[in-house]
Amino acid sequence: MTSPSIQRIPYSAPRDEFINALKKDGCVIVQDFTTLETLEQARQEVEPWLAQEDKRSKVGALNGGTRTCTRLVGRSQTVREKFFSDPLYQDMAEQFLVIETTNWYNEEPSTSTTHPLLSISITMDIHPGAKAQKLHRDDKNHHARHAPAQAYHHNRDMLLGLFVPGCDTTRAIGATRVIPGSHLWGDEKPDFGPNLDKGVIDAELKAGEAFLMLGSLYHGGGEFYQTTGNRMVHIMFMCSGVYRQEEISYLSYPVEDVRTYSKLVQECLGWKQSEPNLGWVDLVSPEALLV
Ligand SMILES: O=C(O)CCC(=O)C(=O)O
Ligand SMILES: [Fe+2]
Repeated sequence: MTSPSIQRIPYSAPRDEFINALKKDGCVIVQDFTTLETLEQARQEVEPWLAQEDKRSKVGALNGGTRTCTRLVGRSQTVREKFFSDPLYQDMAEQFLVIETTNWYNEEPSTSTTHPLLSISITMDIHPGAKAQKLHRDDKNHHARHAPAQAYHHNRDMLLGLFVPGCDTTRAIGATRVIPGSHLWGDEKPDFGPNLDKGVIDAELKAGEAFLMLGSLYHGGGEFYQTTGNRMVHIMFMCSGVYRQEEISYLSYPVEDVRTYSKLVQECLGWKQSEPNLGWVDLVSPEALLV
């Protein structure tokens, strides 16, 4: 087996190539994910929200140096319809996060499938002076536990992230730092080396490319070394359908807005119950409230 790296795969390649790269490295770069025009549309939708943010959050891995636009799939139609709803991202989420289980009622088998949900959507924008984030796993929020493994097995992860940068991201402007292969590590103290950079690769992306990452991969936003400019990245994570969503969907996206979204987005926000019997209102699936 070749050593972990970040593979660059064209959007039109067979799905298996993406699946194999994610299993092996925990991450992959998708070439030709979107166009510069679409990125510009998304930027225009998000910029007013970034501009009005006065307080920089220190929640989770955020270190006070990042402007954010939360509730992103509500605030940006482009992010919602073009990036989040992208068939490749949705297929990869289904591939890695779907859970199918057989239970017994007396001796009758009952097999159910739970489909992934949107856990969080947020734009992160860093500027000169922003410091590097500490290396971390995003599935920390769900208290995920990991047995060390030589090879990937189904349902090892419960999060899959999509990063869509608004510009070319380089080391100089804080490209995300990642450790390919670290998704197979256990939960013991990681060895990042004396300079905290052992195995770290800068996920430098061209505008129009996207980055997919499993929730167990160690990573962190990089330092913004340049004295001018900014680095905007639209970030989405889907979780397996039995988990609590990081961003509370029902408070973040009002029902009047959700009614205007596609069925796919409605379902991913949790407006369809997970089988069996999870996420109902008055014992019926909440999609009944959307008509
Ligand atoms: O900004 C980035 O490149 C990564 C952000 C991140 O990993 C986080 O906030 O959890
Ligand atoms: Fe993170």
